Amino acid sequence: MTSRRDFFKFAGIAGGAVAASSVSRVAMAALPEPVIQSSSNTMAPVVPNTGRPYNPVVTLNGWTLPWRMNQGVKEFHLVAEPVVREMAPGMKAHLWGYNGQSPGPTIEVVEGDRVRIFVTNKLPEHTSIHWHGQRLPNGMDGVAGLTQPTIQPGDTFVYEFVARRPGTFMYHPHADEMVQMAMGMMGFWVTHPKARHPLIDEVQRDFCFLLSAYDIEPGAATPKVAEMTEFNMWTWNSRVFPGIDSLNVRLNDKVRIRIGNLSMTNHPMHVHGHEFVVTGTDGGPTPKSARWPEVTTDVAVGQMRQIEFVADEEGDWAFHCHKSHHTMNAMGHSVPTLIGVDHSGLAKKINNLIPDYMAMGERGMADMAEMEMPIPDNTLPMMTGQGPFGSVEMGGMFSVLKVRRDQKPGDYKDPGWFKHPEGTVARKYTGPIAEPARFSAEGGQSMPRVRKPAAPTEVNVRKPTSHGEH
Ligand SMILES: [Cu+2]
Repeated sequence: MTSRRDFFKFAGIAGGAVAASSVSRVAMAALPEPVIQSSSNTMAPVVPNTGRPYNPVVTLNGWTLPWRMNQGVKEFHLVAEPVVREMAPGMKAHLWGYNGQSPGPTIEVVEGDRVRIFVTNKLPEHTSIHWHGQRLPNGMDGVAGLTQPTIQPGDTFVYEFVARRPGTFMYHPHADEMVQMAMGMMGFWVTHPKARHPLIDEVQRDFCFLLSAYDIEPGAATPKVAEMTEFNMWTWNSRVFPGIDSLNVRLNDKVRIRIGNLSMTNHPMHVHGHEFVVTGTDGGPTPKSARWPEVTTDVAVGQMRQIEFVADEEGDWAFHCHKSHHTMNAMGHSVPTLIGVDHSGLAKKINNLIPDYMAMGERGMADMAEMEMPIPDNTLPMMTGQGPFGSVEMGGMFSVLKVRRDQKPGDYKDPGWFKHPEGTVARKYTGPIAEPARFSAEGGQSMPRVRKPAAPTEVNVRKPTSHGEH
């Protein structure tokens, strides 16, 4: 059994975690101390010091919940509570989560473990927890009203079941779901195999994160919970680029990334420079005959995907959702297209009324990433993030897979930007340039050659008349 001191030591491994002081000694005898995390950094993997051994996961901008062994049962303590989550430097959101953060801590157990989870409700309303994807007794499934009464504010419930199958799972409330998930209540769950599994490979790096989305008006801090479609913060573990840590691996490491989607739309997840296979879902490991190479895989709502690849190409590889609106932060989603529109005269007139107004968009929107456009407090620029060559012009669901020859085994530290070997970076061409042959103007092989040059294109603008004749 883990003593109180051991428990603190263990909590220390998770880094910067502090035990809540509000729990009395009497309560502590019966309950594992709730460990609270105040940092949004990626914590080092928690190597198990009790129970069956396993290769731990790394939760992107998150952490793993310490446990105590109590007569062969793994005991965890989750506290549902309001939290402040920094989404990226410069923007803090007022969310609901578990043990100090949104998402809550990752729970890691081993196939066959008997697990007991205490859930204390410090929210202003009732809640429950559903253990997504688990085989368990019906009464432990966490559906308020259907399989259990709700956990009232101030109450603690206990869930207990055996983690029967290995895999990638998550947890979230099944009570006032729309509000509680829109506020950030969710967490990851990994059940490691108890022995070598024919469909579960050993990997050197194992990352996990949840996809979620928020609608937080520029200048505000609390999500609009009734939002159905118009989200403006597309997050991995309630963080947005450039606040999402990079995934740092050693050259030729086998890498597994586990992704769960608790947002309201699908996310095609795309890795540069490598091909991966989907090795499992929340339904379990994928049969080998059903795996094929991909560079993008869609993670639909309520689904989980495990992707795996050998990181055998050095460099800084983009890793992101392929929906371009999901790699942007707040602001600008309703900006009209102004490409090709000269509105410089207009800007001068508007400037008389609004001195801060900037004319933007007539050459595209990249200007917005480079200019310091004034934005409300607690709001992130739409596209941002400095790379070694300038603005990355991204936000939201974007990060970087950093593959390095000299990254130490088990070291997850950010190695900094990739130093490209001489002559391997796309560069400005300064030699002579021949006029490009316009194949179509000459007529292709299957088309007759056009002898006389085509007349200059004339555009007749016909305004609709009241008679509708033209
Ligand atoms: Cu997306």
